[in-house]
Amino acid sequence: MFEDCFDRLRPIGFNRAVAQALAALDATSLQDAAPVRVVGVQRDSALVHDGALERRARIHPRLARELAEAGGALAVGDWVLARADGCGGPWIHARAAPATQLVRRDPGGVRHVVVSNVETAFLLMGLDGDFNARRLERYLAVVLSGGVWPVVILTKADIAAAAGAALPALRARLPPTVPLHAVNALDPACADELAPYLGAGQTIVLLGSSGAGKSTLTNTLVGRAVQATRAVRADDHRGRHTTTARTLRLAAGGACVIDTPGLRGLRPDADADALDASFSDIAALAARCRFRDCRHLDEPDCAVRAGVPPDRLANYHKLARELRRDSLTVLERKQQVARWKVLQRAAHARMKMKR
Ligand SMILES: Nc1nc2c(ncn2[C@@H]2O[C@H](COP(=O)(O)OP(=O)(O)OP(=O)(O)O)[C@@H](O)[C@H]2O)c(=O)[nH]1
Ligand SMILES: [Mg+2]
Ligand SMILES: [Zn+2]
Repeated sequence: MFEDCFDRLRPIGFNRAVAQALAALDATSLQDAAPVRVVGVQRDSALVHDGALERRARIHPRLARELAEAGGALAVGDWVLARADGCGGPWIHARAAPATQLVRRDPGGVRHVVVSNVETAFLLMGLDGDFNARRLERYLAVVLSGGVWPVVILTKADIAAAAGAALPALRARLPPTVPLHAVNALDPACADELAPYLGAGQTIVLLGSSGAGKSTLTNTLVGRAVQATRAVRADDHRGRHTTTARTLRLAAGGACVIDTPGLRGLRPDADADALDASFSDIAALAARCRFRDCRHLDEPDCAVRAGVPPDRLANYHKLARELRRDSLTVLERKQQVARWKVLQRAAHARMKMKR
């Protein structure tokens, strides 16, 4: 199935797994719908790419409802089936289950899908006043809990005097499996350095706070100025929220690159296991604490407190507290109550029948 799509769609990330996910859709009534990739999302429409052209398509209300009921939404990177349909089309009717998804929580605990179907996340941070190791650890938790491979990219290595000191400290703090690069995002040479992650058919999302250089790097990877960029504020080096929407672009080497608006406090949608994956040093050292249920707070003979930088451990505790608070959102609590009521009513009905 979808054999005829490969040549046309491979440049925008199509592969056998996507074909299988599309084939798994119950699309018997969608015989003449074509697979396309979402490259931009608005309220009730999306920009879709068919391998040759981008066009606007409307999201069918039935699909929007289905996705919302499952706690999700259409996101950039999704593969969907769209069909011309007479009036006001084309319409997006179905979405293939995403292979990966990055999800964040807003301050109210509500989940928001950031992107779908990315292999790699470039976590950008300026080596200027924007630099903040805790924020990077937060990004790592989001990315690892989404099943995506993180690569840390420190920008502005050309202008930051602090680059020399910050790098070894960060290297010692982050898990050794996470690659770390310091680049000048304006220099075309950085595309060569990052080429191993940018193979044809790969999809990469760029994450980082406003002003980190996501759009600058996008332009360098694409090879021309497709995204607007703007100088950061002189006093605190914060960005000006120049990019306002997520957009998928084709990079020179054949990869798909998704530029995103800056997010400062990215709150992970993770469980305890995912958090332990991004703090694997803590999980490993915990085995050597005196108490098996050590919380690494004030217990004696705590191997974690002895071996992990205090700021990193404090960040771990903070993220773990957030996760516990988020594990039941307001909506989920309401849904839980609703399910409970349904069960109770059913139980009452059974009792009555028995009488
Ligand atoms: N010298 C130097 N300047 C950089 C580098 N990366 C980004 N800049 C500059 O930093 C400023 C902000 O870059 P943008 O690419 O607009 O930042 P952004 O991450 O896209 O920001 P938002 O769209 O607001 O989220 C621009 O003036 C860039 O020229 C770098 O590696 N070296
Ligand atoms: Mg930008
Ligand atoms: Zn401990």
